[in-house]
Amino acid sequence: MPTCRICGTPLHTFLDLGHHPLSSAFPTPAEARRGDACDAFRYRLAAGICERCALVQLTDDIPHERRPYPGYPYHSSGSSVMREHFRATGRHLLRTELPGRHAPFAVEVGCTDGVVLRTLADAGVRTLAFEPSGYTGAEGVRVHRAFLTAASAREAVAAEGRAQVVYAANTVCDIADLPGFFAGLGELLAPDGVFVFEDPYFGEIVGRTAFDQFYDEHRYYFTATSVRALAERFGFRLIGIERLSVHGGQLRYTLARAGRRPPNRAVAELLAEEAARGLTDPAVLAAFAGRVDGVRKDLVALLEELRATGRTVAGYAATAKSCTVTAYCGLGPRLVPYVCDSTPAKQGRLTPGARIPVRAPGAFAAPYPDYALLFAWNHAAEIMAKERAFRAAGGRWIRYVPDVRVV
Ligand code: JHZ
Repeated sequence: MPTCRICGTPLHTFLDLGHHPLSSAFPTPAEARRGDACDAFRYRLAAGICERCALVQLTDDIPHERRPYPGYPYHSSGSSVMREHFRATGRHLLRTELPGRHAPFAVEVGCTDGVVLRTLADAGVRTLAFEPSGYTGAEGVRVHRAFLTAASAREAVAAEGRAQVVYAANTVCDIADLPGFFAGLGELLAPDGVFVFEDPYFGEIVGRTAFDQFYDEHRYYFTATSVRALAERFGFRLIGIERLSVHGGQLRYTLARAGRRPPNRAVAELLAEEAARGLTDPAVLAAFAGRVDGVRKDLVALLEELRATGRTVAGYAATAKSCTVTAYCGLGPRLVPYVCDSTPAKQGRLTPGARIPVRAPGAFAAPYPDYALLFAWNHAAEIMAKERAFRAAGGRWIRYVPDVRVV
């Protein structure tokens, strides 16, 4: 029986989406012809909840040697809305946590394009990224090429001092060794410092039936309830919560060292809301799994009907989420002949497992398909505005979150 990665209590498995490839394993057509292509590996994608600390997590571990993937093809600021979100986050930290600090120092864990740190650095804050890939898209952002652990944090503190702010976006939910991470945070954070992180919110996943938020890179799906327990286990306290609209609904959590600051009202309110919704209740989770199955049936039925009536369909954005949808629904080039995506590293390759050819965005209009399956539904407003000529030409979007509909 799978057990909680944090406290060892048995997990209650409430969702099993079957066997999936890794979401960033895009083979070339030549590689795909070989038996050992990067997308040949499969793991079981199932989610469980810890009956003690309420932490939702994937039940199965992916062997360490399968990660990290060479040529990781994700850029956090590939969306203009996300770029602005990260600039606004930087300004928010400057306004709320950094004013009046002497020689302020901020760290981001897993910075990819580095927009938050760049914004802080432009305002005179000393910055450092903990980024094991060594990559940062922002000029002048200094990188400590390591995961955050007690040892790597001590090294950084010896050279730089302690940080008043540690920030992470879409990173904590991926971290294999959370005890090691929190030990690192304990070393790195100034006594009155804060750790601010944002990740997909399990409450939104349930509320929107957004089952495609489950994939290999996200081991944990947090709630206020589970983050409070997690923080307390490692000597911290959840003191603040904000709801974010990006990526289909996220929460931004603020943690301080235990005993330093009281929680704000939003924390108590969300804890009460989660209890009222029954987000840990097996019956509520079973109903969610039932809705997920319904979406699968409706989506496959719609795509089969479109194919039978001679309509053309293309996928829009080869997201990590799309890997979950194609594997779980059994979609491939027969029902979705190609997918357009703006990431150069994905273009000319095939989607993981489903092996749908990925084309550059220019192929979308040449000619437009009758229907476009929107795999980046979290960026719907931005994409629909950018592609308004598609609808004007009679094209229709297929959405599957929160349910299957043509718009
Ligand atoms: P997007 C990734 O998930 C993986 P994905 C990761 N683990 C994570 O946590 C989340 O991001 C936050 C394409 N696209 O942001 C580009 C277009 O083609 O929903 C990318 O391939 N045109 C780090 O992959 C993909 O979508 C566009 O106009 O599910 C990114 O999708 C836009 C806006 C995106 O994340």
